[in-house]
Amino acid sequence: MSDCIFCKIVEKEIPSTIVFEDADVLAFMDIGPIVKGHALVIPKQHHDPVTETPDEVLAKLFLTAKKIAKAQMNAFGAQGVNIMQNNGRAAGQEVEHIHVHVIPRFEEDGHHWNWNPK
Ligand code: DGP
Repeated sequence: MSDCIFCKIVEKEIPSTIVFEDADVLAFMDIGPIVKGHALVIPKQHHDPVTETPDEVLAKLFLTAKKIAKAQMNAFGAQGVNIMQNNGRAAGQEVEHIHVHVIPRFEEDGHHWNWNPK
């Protein structure tokens, strides 16, 4: 989509710090990290929201998020990882190109945010 910021990142029209790329997906650093190391995983093809995204694309996104989470834990010593995906403005979605947040967490990261519906 021509006006989609993440499509422009895929096309390298907008610079980003890429941490993983293959034929289907791109992972890059979030411009406004919640915690240092906060990465995003997107499909190269434009899809949105999760309910309209093909199963195989969702599977690839999650498997790539797993790869990034492993790197955050093994290479950078993260003690935990939040893997999140927002859909719709009511849920806090800003960019309408499906993306998965992969957020490394540290016991003392100073970010006392926890999502727990209970
Ligand atoms: P969400 O609220 O789930 O739609 O998250 C969108 C994320 O995208 C947000 O954490 C900030 C990030 N973001 C927005 N624009 C850019 C950009 O131009 N470059 C990068 N690297 N990240 C962006």
